[in-house]
Amino acid sequence: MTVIGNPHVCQNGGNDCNDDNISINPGTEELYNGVDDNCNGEIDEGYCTCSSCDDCEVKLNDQTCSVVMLTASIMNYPGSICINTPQAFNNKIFDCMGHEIDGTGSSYGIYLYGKSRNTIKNCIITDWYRGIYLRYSSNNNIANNIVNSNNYGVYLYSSNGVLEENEISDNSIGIYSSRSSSTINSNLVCGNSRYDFYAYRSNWQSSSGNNNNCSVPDGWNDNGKRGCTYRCSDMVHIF
Ligand SMILES: [Ca+2]
Ligand SMILES: [Ca+2]
Ligand SMILES: [Ca+2]
Ligand SMILES: [Ca+2]
Repeated sequence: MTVIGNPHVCQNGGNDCNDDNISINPGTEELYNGVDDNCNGEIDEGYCTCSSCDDCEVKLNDQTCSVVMLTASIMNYPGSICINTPQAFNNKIFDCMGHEIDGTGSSYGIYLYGKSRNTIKNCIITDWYRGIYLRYSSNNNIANNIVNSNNYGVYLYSSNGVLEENEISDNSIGIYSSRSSSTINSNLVCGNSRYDFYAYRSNWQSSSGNNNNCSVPDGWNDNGKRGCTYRCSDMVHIF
């Protein structure tokens, strides 16, 4: 088709790959929506999906995947670690999209050794020796997960990061911290049989946080509080 005269240009968001849509332009973030949002000629680049432990490890190790989404629940994964510190797992989002990663009472659900700046969200992690285990890992964000029925729910060793809006319940120990400084906000940490919060030698280092729900805090204090802001018996829905 030959275009004569000036091409149609909208007042907003024009002169790019979609002149009729202001939200589609080269400066915008690519979304997982089946269209090329950032006008680079690729649709949904950076988003990858996986449906098994091995598959997720491959995608988390793939430099072209910046967001890895779990599309199916994994039940009774036998013996070994499900997500075992993939080499390239840095600066990524691992989004379980509400699916479950369930073990058989041993090993670890998600294990990161020396990994940083990741977000792990929307996962249900159950029936592991350690549900989420961060070791020498910094600036990771654990958010909106349900971590239930493990020996240790979230196990932090020489790591710092953020735990936010997780439900960490019915484990033996909910949050275990050793040599770690974390920001811990708005978590529901209840019904854990030994401790809700537990730090090695009761040393929380420079950890701090607020608006948590717990009953057995082992020296953990929300900012300006003694113990958690809410006790489990308060039944406060904090998120
Ligand atoms: Ca546009
Ligand atoms: Ca694109
Ligand atoms: Ca897109
Ligand atoms: Ca199981």
